[in-house]
Amino acid sequence: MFDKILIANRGEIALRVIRACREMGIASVAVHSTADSDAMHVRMADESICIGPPSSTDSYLNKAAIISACEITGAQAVHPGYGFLSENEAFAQALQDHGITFIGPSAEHIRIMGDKITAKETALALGIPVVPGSEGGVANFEDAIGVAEGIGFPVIIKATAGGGGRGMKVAKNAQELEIAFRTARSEAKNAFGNDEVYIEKYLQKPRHIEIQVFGDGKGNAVHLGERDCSLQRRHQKVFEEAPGPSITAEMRNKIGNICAEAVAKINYIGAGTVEFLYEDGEFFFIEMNTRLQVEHPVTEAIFGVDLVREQIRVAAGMGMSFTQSDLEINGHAIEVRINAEKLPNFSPCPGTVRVFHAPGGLGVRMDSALYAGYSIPPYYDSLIGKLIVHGRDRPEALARLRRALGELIIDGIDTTIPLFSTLLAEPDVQNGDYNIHWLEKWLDAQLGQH
Ligand code: MV4
Repeated sequence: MFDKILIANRGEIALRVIRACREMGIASVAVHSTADSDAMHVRMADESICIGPPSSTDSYLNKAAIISACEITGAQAVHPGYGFLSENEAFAQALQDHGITFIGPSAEHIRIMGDKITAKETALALGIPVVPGSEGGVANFEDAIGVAEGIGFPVIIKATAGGGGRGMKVAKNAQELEIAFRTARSEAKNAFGNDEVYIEKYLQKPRHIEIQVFGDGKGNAVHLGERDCSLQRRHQKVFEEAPGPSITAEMRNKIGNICAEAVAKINYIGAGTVEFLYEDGEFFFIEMNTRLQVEHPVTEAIFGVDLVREQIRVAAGMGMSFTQSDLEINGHAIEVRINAEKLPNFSPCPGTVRVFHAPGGLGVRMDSALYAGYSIPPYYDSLIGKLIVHGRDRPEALARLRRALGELIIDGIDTTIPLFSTLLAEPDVQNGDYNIHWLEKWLDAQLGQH
């Protein structure tokens, strides 16, 4: 096992990893920018080292500075958290070249899942159901029309190099396709420096369901069910839950086993998430994330496992501490993301926190790097906390979330907290009756009322 791990991240996820290290008797090293000298992750780690100026490009994304920090502190492994360098193939490779363990999948697995077309081809080859569409990239409009007529309209054009919903265009007929195809290519070229696009059948009202998988790198892998992350705004998830309100045990086991077998076949190591669109009882692969995700705590809650501990174990060459038959779902968990943003426009709103009071009690987990007096720097993501609740069933989790939100106090800055109390009063949310478009429609309707 490692003696010392460096955490190449900040905020709540850095604390999450430091906590796992501490429970495992592993020393932790925090890295930080000059804007983060007073950040909680610096205070909580055993050691810390400054790696650059505020801009993330020069600090949290600075591979050379992070590798130097490992050499200086003697850290044997790096946990990348999520975002930043967590899915950076070159970083994973550079660490390996320096004899430092990347706590995550191999550079090769990051590569094959990073490129959307390669990911889809890999998924198809591994027996994962994918959205009907073009086989690889579509070079010209004639081919695009051919594919669209084969699968039927509406279709969606996606940039191979895109992600997070960028570079997508929907076309309802051949006429729209001509314009959409041309703009999608030129936008992809401008945004990503790569004009390759591909075409898929457009699913109109799907849910976003993702399967948590975990491999030991030696051909063994498990799944830890699904999360429903359909409630999102501009491709930013807002509310996530596990299990998915629409998923039966039979469907879960079927798609879960397909995903676990797929990643076992490639000797995948560590945590991964296979993302699907789910419509009318069918799963369609869209992407795979080769990292620990923001919303991993809802899975931890219902399975009673520590995913970061398992990541560290497998990275050290030990096995996972459980097998598929040990994994059983217990109750229901919900996470809400708390952002330093001003409603109704969700405009980033950094500033100084005057009061911070985290909720507590049975089934409540608050992951946050806030403290009273902390000044949130303007340079990074606006996520400042995650409130996760766990109950014996969905109604209990919802009641617990309402109760915990009532206890939570963050004063001095604007946050997205008020959104959740309003959201919880909605019958569709209470009934779990929503899809990927529900939240944006609801937010538009709310604005209309004011
Ligand atoms: C789609 C789709 C409908 N049909 N693909 C958006 C981001 C990227 N991860 C995939 N996305 C979508 N792909 C087909 N064939 C609708 C979306 C989509 C979406 C997906 C997940 C969560 C929220 C979304 C919001 C708008 C569109």
